[in-house]
Amino acid sequence: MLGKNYKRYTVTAALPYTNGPVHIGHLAGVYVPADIYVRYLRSSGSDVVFICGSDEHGVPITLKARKEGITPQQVVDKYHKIIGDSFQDFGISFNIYHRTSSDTHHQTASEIFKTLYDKGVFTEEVTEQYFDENAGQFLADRYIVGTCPNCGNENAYGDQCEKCGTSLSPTELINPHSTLSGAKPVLKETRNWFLPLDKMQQQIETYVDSHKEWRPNVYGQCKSWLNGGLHPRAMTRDLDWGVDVPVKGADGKVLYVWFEAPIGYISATKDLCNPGLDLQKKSEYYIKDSLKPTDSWQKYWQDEETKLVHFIGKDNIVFHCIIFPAILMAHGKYRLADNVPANEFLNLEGDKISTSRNWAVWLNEYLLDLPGKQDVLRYVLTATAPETKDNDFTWKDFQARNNNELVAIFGNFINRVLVLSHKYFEGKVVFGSEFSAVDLKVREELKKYPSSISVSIEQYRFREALTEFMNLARLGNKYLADEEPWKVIKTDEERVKTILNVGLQIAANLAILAEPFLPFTSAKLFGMLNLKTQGWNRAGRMDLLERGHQLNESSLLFEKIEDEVIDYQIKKLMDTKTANAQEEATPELAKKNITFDQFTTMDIRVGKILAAEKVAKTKKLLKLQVDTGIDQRTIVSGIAEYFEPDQIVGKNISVLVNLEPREIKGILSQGMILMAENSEGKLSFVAPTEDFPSGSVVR
Ligand code: B3M
Ligand code: ZN
Repeated sequence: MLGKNYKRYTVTAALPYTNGPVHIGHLAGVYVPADIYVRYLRSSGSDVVFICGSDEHGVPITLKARKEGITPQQVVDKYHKIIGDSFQDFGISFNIYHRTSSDTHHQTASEIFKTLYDKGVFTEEVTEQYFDENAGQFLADRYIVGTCPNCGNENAYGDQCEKCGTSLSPTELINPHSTLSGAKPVLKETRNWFLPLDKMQQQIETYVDSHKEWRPNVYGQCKSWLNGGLHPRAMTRDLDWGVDVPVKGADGKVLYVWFEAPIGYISATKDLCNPGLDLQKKSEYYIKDSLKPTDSWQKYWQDEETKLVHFIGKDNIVFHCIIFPAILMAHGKYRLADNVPANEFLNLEGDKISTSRNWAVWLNEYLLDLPGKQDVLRYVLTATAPETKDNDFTWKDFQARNNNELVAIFGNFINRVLVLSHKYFEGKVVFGSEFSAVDLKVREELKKYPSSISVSIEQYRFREALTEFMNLARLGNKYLADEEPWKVIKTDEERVKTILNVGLQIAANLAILAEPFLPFTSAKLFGMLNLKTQGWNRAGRMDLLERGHQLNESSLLFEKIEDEVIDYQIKKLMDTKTANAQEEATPELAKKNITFDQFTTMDIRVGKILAAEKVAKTKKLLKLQVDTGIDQRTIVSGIAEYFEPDQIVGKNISVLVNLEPREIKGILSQGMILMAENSEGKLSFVAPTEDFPSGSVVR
């Protein structure tokens, strides 16, 4: 370890929702970087627990259950296994992969809630929440969508806008509607328990400000929320799937999923460290038996000598840097995260990865099509990781990096040095005369790699670390090409013995340094070298293989990926795109029927746009001055990305004039402009085909 050496490390990775399989975006965003970091720590001899598990509550699960006509428990049981298997297949080396539907988690989350409740931390408030009268339930979080007041994203959720990251409450959404029935929700009173983030602002600000070393995207997002002022946030929900609220008068309510999910890290550590628990009997837990923790769970969560790091995607920053720390601060016994290296998003072939549009490379499918190529994917996803900005995965780039880097550099070097050792010296490690000047220079170069890679990993710069690792493979490849043992063998066998010795020592170093990034390749290389796995501290030496050591048979570390393999993957995606377009081309199924009386409650008039201007600090909002024939009024509309203000002045439009006025970005908006949207997402105003006067009634 180069940096401060903590007594132990608790490393967590975001708990994936068990509403579907995991895809390359999950691996790139969270799990491969976390695994690199943990494997490096273990290789450096540190005491680490690597914690994850399934996030089995929350609205994504219940929506999936409704869609598939099964129970939420059936949904989570199905996907917990698929996801846990995928992580194992890709060598994501959690000490435990747990689950939040477990008894331990329900108990742990309830206890922490009750501690805060008994300390009087929560404010109990009766507020108006959106209620879907058709579905007969309150609409929390992802049960309700609408237009984000900050960026105009029309599919913002009731608790968060995934596009701009803003945390929201359902009543802030513009034009909210229920994802259950599509109906416009009504406001209904309900009692919930709120975490007074506003009163905790100072404490939270002090915590965030003490971490200016966090990635700019993380620190910056936290500061923008803090600058916007924190608001009380409900920590309970009117839902029936989740952790029951452990206080009187809370029937029919559960803990907010983002209150309890991060506590899932603690629950998992409890079970992992529970000596009395036969974890093998807990078949639903994925346990790395070989990685038993050395301490009690409290040591990993309540001890200042422990370093706590959360690996997440950027849409989870507010929950891990603001809300979870606030909960732990209020509790008082826990340590707070030292770092939260959140990645940005990975796109696929130029388009956002989307579960609902099946626009993804699913891990379970990848392995069916490309068996044994886990490390190739780990390599490409690390080399193109969205560490500071969104990035794009393309199958052509995947093929190029495999063929031009893994095969042509790393694989080629290893293959030549092993094949020649077997060809000339029966696979034995030999040594000829003394080292040449070139050999000694290589030995000096070699010494630098363990520390230069360490620096990058310890600062969560994994792309840079991998590049440095590949530079060592390049060094080996170049050394062999320059020394040409296949030619020198004709005249100076002693020299060739030394050349291959140097080559083999570099190969042994690559086996050690590859392990965090390419664990399967590292194991294979140690096997071919007939060398027991060694830790990071052994790297940088030129004596890892003793003279006379017998090598094992060698085989190719990587194989070329041919065009037809890639073409098949690209075709699969294009077929998906075509299917999506066809589905989108067919008009959206009509929403639930409404009565004529319900329709007559809407007052829609012909109107005319008198003036238009962009709303400051937003990308999608226009402020319009509209003549409705009844009056002239201001309406805010999320159409700034489709129309220039001066392009629409004078246009005839249709206006819903009796929509409740609402304040949007400080502007009182009185009404809604009706727009038509086609399958390509193009917008058009809806207006009479003749020049009807403003105020004409649309019926
Ligand atoms: N289940 C993943 C997501 O937001 C969420 C992470 C929980 S980490 C405690 O997609
Ligand atoms: Zn937004």
